Formats: sequence, C-alpha cells, structure tokens
Amino acid sequence: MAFFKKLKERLFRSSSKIEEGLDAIVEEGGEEEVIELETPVVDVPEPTAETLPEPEPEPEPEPEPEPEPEPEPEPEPEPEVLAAQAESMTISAEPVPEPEPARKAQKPGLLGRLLGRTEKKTVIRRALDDDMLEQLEELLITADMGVDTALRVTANMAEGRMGKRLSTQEIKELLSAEVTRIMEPVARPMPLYPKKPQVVLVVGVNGSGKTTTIGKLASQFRAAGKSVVIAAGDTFRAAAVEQLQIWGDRAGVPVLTAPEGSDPASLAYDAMEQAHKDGADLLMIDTAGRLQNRADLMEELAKIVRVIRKKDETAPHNTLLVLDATTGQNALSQVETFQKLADVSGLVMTKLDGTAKGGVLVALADKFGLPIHAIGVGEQIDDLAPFDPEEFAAALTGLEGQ
Ligand SMILES: Nc1nc2c(ncn2[C@@H]2O[C@H](COP(=O)(O)OP(=O)(O)O)[C@@H](O)[C@H]2O)c(=O)[nH]1
Ligand SMILES: [Mg+2]
Repeated sequence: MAFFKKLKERLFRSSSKIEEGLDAIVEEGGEEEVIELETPVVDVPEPTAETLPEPEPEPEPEPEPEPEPEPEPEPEPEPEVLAAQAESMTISAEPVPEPEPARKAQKPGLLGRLLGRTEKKTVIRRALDDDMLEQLEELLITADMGVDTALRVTANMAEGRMGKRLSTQEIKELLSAEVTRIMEPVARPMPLYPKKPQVVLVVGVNGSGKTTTIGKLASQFRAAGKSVVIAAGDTFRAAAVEQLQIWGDRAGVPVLTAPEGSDPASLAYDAMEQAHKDGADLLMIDTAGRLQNRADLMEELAKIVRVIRKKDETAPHNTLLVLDATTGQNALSQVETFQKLADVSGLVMTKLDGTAKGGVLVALADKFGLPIHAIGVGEQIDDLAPFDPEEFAAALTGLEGQ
C-alpha cells in the first residue's frame, strides 16, 4: 500500500500529463451534469458507499468482502522458478487492500445521510466521438505510448462506447483497464533457476541505470538470504568500478574488479570461478554500454557469454536489458539493438520517477512482449519495485478512487 502511494507520487509527471490532457479534452466538448452524491460518481462496481452505515470515520476494521485479496498459493506455472525468491523481489509483500476509493466515496454519502439530505455535485461528461478519440490518441502519443499502441488502446476504449457520455474519471478507468490488460502478460519477476551460481548479465546503454540496478537487485537478493557476487564488467571507466564497489558495500555483496581497460570477459571468467568456489547463488555481471561502437560492444558481450559458458553452458540464465524511461521512444530502438547484440531475456525500466514519458513502458510491452521484471523509481537502494501492471496503470493515468 505504501509503495503504491510512492509509485503514484513518483509517476506524477506522467500521470499529471495524462490527467490534465484528459480534463482538457472532456471540458472542450463536454457538458456539466448534476449528480447526486448518494449515487456513486464512479460506475465501478465497488461495494463501498453502501456498506458503511456507521458514522465511524475509520473504515479500516470494516469486514471487507475479500479480506485477503490474493492469498497467492495458486500454483504459478513456472516450475523452475524459485517462487520464494520471486516473492522476495516483491517489496510490498502485502497486496494493496485499496482502502482509498472507499474512504473518498463514503464521505459525502455519509454526510448526506447524517444531515438527512442528498448533496449535489456536477461532473463534466463528453460524448465519445471521432474527434474526441483523435484527441485521446494524440494525448497518449505525447505520453510516449507510441502511435501503434495509442491507436490500439483508444480503439479498444471506444469499442461499444461511441456516443456514450464519459467523464474524465470514467476515461481514466477505461484507459487504466486497457493499460493493465496490455501489461499483465509481461509483468514477471526475474526468474530464478536452481542453478549455482545463476548468472545474470546486465546490459544497456551508458547511463541507463545498469550499475544502480545491480546494486538494488543485489540488496534485494541479499535480503532474501541469497549469496551474491558482482563482477564489475564495465572495465572501460575506472569510475564505473568505484561506483559498483560503493553499491556492493551498501548491499553487503563482494564486487570483483579488474584494472581499467582490461578484458571484461576474463573478469567474468574469474568471477564465475569465484562464485563457484564460494557457492554463491547469484553472479551479476555489469557491462559497459558503449553503443557508439556497436561492433566492439557486440564482440565484448559475445566474448563474455562464450567465456562464462565454458563454466556453465546454460549461462547466462538471465540477460537483463536496463532502459531509461526518460529516453522515451528511444527505448524502443534500444530494445531492437540489444536484441541483436545479446539474448535479452527481460527488461528493467529505470527513472520512472520524475518523467512524463512513463507511457513508453506500455509501448514496449505492446511491441516486444518481453518480461518487465522491475522498475526503478529513484536513486536509493530500495527504489526498485516489482512491476505491478494494475498499480502502474493507475499511477500512469492518475486514477484514484473517488
Ligand atoms: N531518478 C532515478 N535515477 C536513477 C535510477 N536508476 C539509476 N539512476 C541514476 O542514473 C544515473 C546512471 O546510472 P548508472 O547505474 O550509473 O547507469 P549505467 O551507466 O547504466 O551503469 C545515476 O546517476 C543513477 O543514480 C532511477 O530509477 N531513478
Ligand atoms: Mg555502470
């Protein structure tokens, strides 16, 4: 719950952009309608407003229809994945009991009842037509959803709703549902295989957040009781090694380094040996991201892979591509490029905090279908969150219960 708030707060630039855009669109051709607060503003079928006859201001202990939303013992169809591990990457272990919509919805109704009258409020609704759809498409494109995805999303939102009068809140709900639907299939924690060490190769352009993400992941794995070794494979810059050492210290994880300019593949090999010897659960290998010299980078990555396969032919078990959300549509071409350079198995999207380009994640999911393992929402060690499609969609669209 706490994390959901944090995500919303941090995605505020994306959400406020969409929110403001939607308000403008609805206001443009919309008309005010008077509504009674006794009837819920939102037509989501949530049993909230009616179920609170008591004037208690704290709705917390009220027996919810579903006290435990997802007790999660459902057998996940990923046998080789260490489920416990995947769980540990889920920072907010408790599912969001969504108390907020309830609180907001209840207040006016409750007041109305207490005072024996129904309050009136106005809401602006606009009939959905081609013009409005086009404006919605444009808005989603400016939020970096990409043209194809924006078209598909708006088409789905419009299906069976042409001519219907919609408020901003209702559009947000539709949009959020569409985004969730697109994102659900790709939301997966990084799979952990019962292989020691499990090798995680981390790739991405310079500055995308590879080193930071390795530090954050290492910390999460350590917290989950896993032993981790990090190889500072970005031997191109001395500063990169130092930075990784700092992260290693923070996470309490040993960092293997090599002199600046030395061969990252031989470091990777040494790290494999070390991790074997130590019986480490995970080996995370940082890499350089010199995309300006693509042939070199390709050769470098290929060599790292060749070398670690001498020790374990199934390695690397995960190749994470780290993408920077602030690059917007550029992230799409980075995926294409790195898919050619390496066998990318999953994505981590960093810097979703403070960007208005969060929509690019929807485009990525729609276009590539690669698993999104985690999102970075800050520079601190615990600012890496598992990717939750519903939370993300709500945060992106600025959806709040009303
Ligand atoms: N705001 C924010 N900054 C981040 C995030 N992830 C990484 N950074 C910052 O991005 C910069 C580059 O990160 P770094 O890990 O060095 O990228 P690398 O070159 O790919 O290893 C650093 O200043 C990080 O603190 C994030 O999720 N949010
Ligand atoms: Mg780095």
